Amino acid sequence: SNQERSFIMVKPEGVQRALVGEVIKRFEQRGFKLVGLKVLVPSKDIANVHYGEHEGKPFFPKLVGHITSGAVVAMVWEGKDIVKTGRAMIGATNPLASAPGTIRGDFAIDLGRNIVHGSDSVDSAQREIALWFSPDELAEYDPTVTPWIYE
Ligand code: DAT
Ligand code: MG
Repeated sequence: SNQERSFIMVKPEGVQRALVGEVIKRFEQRGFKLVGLKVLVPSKDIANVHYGEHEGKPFFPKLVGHITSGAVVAMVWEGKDIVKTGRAMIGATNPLASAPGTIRGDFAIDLGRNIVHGSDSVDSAQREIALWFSPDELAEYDPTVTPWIYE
């Protein structure tokens, strides 16, 4: 379906390093559709739930502490195979292992400063979108370029 959605978030280091436009540009240029976007400083509660799969791991407290330390840009992007393609565009979790051309491979060095989050499955995407956005924060519209992107 061309309506698959992913939750993409520029983390505090990406906002501070002024990479918000760069991240948006890559998804826009690829042809994906932006359906939700907001800037906020995440609460401990939302961070704990967002990273719930990592609870109990040694890096969990640091991870939650970091993501709540500043402003993030939370987004929902839509398009064919967006979850898998978004992960490919973002690159490997450890930026030193991320290929050049990916967001992490172009802009990051350390694991805990890897610039951007992207959902890792369609199920996680649905969970994360529902966690970060209410339905009325997601826009319904038809981009006129659709037939020039999809055959
Ligand atoms: P990803 O962000 O690629 O989905 P993840 O879900 O495994 O990676 O982990 C979430 C974030 O936690 C990751 O972006 C950086 C941090 N992290 C992951 N593994 C870590 C580790 N072993 N030590 C420190 N931080 C880690
Ligand atoms: Mg993950």
